[in-house]
Amino acid sequence: MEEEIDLLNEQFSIEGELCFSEKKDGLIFIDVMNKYAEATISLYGGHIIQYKPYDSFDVLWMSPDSNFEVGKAIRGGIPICFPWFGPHASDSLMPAHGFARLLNWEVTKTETTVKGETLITLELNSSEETKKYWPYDFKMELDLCIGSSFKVELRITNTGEKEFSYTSAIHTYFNVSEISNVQIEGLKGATYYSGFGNELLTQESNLIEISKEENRRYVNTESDIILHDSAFNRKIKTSKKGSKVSVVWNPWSETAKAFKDMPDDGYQTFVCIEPANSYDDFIQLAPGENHSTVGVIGLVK
Ligand code: TA6
Repeated sequence: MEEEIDLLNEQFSIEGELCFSEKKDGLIFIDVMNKYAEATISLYGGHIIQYKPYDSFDVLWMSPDSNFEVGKAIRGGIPICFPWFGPHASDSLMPAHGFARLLNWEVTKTETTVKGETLITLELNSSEETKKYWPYDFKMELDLCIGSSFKVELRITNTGEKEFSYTSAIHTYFNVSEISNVQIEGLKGATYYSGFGNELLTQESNLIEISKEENRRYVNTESDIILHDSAFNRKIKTSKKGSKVSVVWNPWSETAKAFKDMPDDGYQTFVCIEPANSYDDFIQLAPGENHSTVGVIGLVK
């Protein structure tokens, strides 16, 4: 492991800005510190663990009980859900939210922009391992830009001879002071499925408050969403491209208890707002085609 980290630092570290370290359970993390923020990314899962702008609190929530173990999902930060969002359509033995967050990604680029932002590209290519789950050839690239905002671009290319379809999500866990201090703005008029029901509802109010379990999948919306937190006295804007579905999720108390990697009261300090491709917004790629889903999160000054 040490040799691998030395090699990565030799090839990709940026002095005073980006380096690789070993997490206690043998996972490799990228630690970024630039003039805008601190961030941490796990090569396992291509998983963004932390994003903390210098002038604010952590933007992302991470469960204190999360696993950091190959084969188990990391709870919090930004899990990458691919090639299916949610449970597998037909095989309950398959991992929820696909396999991308359960495999090691490789680094292919690190760079500093003229504005002092840090760019990182991670890659996951189809392999014998992925074909145990999904019989297609693909390249997944995760382009990250860490600056006054955090841009996450998930680009999927069909590198095979067969057309395929997938669903995906950039499953962002936002850190909040307390769920009762939160209002979510920007989805007025959008239609959504609540829970796993199939009745389409319409978002009447401009502001959404959360006081029970919510698992809303807003379909046909490309709007920006603002997360207001009255106690942290901050607004976080999420904008997106290449996605027509936005998910708003909080498990509330009963469902939170069912998650072993989440404290029973963990639901009180996070809400998920996720750009997704699912339902009618699944992505179909012919050989050689690609699709990008972009999520940008940043503080509203
Ligand atoms: O995005 C919301 C959701 O699909 C919920 O239904 C819940 O399952 C959540 O994702 C967490 O999923 P996970 O597999 O990470 O436990």
